[in-house]
Amino acid sequence: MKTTIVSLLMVMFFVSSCSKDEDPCEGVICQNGGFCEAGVCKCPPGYFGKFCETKVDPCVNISCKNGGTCINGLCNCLPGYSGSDCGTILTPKSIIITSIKVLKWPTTDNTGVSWDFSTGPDLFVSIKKAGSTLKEHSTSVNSDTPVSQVVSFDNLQFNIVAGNYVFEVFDYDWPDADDLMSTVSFSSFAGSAFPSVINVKNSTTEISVSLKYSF
Ligand SMILES: [Ca+2]
Ligand SMILES: [Ca+2]
Repeated sequence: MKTTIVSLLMVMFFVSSCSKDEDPCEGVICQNGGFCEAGVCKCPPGYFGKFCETKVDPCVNISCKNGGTCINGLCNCLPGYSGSDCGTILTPKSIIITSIKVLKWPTTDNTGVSWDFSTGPDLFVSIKKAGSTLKEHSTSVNSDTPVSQVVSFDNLQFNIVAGNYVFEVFDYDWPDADDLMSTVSFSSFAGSAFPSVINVKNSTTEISVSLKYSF
């Protein structure tokens, strides 16, 4: 009888000891390199969740300026911008005019007379900087009849980006001298943005300029 009681007490003690030492991390499987401590997963940097199963979005607190986008925690900047947040504005090495289109021009000269006898002008555009002609071009300059709207400058490249350029819009005449219809100033680099198309205009004339920049 005495032996039975002692055995019973030993079993009770063993059971009691077992329940006290039960591992709270048993069955807790922490993922992505996490480890269990007191039943709770401790996660490595970059992961969270009960079992470290969720990856932290590395872009959650990152804001990219000037149209940049965050990829894997780093800002991917648009051309013309740099820096960790794309906040640095670069100065282009060159500016390339791929085409210009004359959208609007004076319908008559300042005495109210048509540019030609019975038709609109034969558009002719010259581009100047500091008084020097850099390029001039027209479509159908010899026809002297139809109105020409699109005037192509084939990838005209300027290596100087600062300062003003001037577009002079003419009506081509022959054998008479060309008629200067209008003059429009154009600032090549605004300093904060790199638009692919800009419109330059005055009260009578509007020219759409398509641009590319080289950095
Ligand atoms: Ca004329
Ligand atoms: Ca003409």
